[in-house]
Formats: sequence, structure tokens, C-alpha cells
Amino acid sequence: MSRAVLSIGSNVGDSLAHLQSVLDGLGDAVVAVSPVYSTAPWGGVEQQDFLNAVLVVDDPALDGYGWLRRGQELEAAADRVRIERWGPRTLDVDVVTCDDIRSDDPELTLPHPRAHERAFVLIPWLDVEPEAVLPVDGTTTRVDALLPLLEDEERAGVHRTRLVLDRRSR
Ligand code: PH2
Ligand code: MG
Ligand code: MG
Repeated sequence: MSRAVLSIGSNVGDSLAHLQSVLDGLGDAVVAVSPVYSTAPWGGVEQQDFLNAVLVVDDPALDGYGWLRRGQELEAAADRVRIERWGPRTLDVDVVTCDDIRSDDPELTLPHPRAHERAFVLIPWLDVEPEAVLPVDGTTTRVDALLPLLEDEERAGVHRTRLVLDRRSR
């Protein structure tokens, strides 16, 4: 069994449709879907706000690399082009955690090395998994304890919307 937490985001084109394409592509593997958030851009590049959400997914056939590849396929299907680090994109699918795997592989670092700094990941994650934990620098910490460590401004840029992602195949 492999259970992963995915952070999905978009700020180019029909962002809601791009996020929905992930649910459609992953189908029955999707266990939980957070609300959709409108989020101020993280990382210093001036650009449009993002839509972000977090999914919990489960598929016995996929390991961490399997989730990475599935995410990359979905990004490619959304015509994603890599222009600038932390810049605008039609679709980004990031593996935040996969089971209890820890990996230093630059291609797939697990848990995601910046998840704990990003309110746009932590806030929707808590919606779907209030007891979530995340190892940071070797110490496993509750996600609800990580959130207050962020700057007020970081949290204030994350707004819940009324937009809904649909688990159609269930
Ligand atoms: N993704 C980035 C860079 N900055 N900011 C927000 N708010 N949401 C994102 O998904 C995001 C970002 C590159 O992956
Ligand atoms: Mg990303
Ligand atoms: Mg990415």
C-alpha cells in the first residue's frame, strides 16, 4: 500500500479545471480532497495568485516515484512548460509525503523539503488530515504545530474559496 499527500497548484489558464484534471486523472486513488484556496504567490516571483488544494491518495501499485511520474504526466497533460523556478504554471503536482518514506534523492526528496514553510500546503492539508504529522529536520512534528511558526503574512495570504473539486468517479 502506498498513501501519499499531494499538493496541487495552478495560476495560469483555467486553474480550477487544471486542478480538477488531477482528480479526473487519479480517479479512485483519491481518498480525500481539501477545499480550494486562493493563495498569494510564495517564493518571491511576482505573479498571479494561485489556486491550491491538497489531496490524500492511495494506490498499492505506486511508490513515491510512481506518484512523482503520475504527477508529471498530469502536468504534461495540462501543457505545463518549465520556464522559471517558483514561477507561473498551469499545473504543479508535488508529492508532500509518501507513507513514512524519507528520501534525499534530488529528483524526489521526501518529505517535500519546503512543505513546512508553506501555508498553502499546511492549511489545506489540515482540512483533510487534522492529525497530520511531518518530519522536519529529522523531528516528526504535528502540522497544526508548524502553522503558528510561519510569518503572519504567509498565513494571511491563504484564503478558502467556495470552489469545489469533484471526485467524479466515486
Ligand atoms: N507554487 C510554486 C511557487 N509559488 N505559490 C503559491 N501560493 N502556490 C503554489 O502552488 C506555488 C507558489 C512553484 O511550485
Ligand atoms: Mg511546487
Ligand atoms: Mg513541482
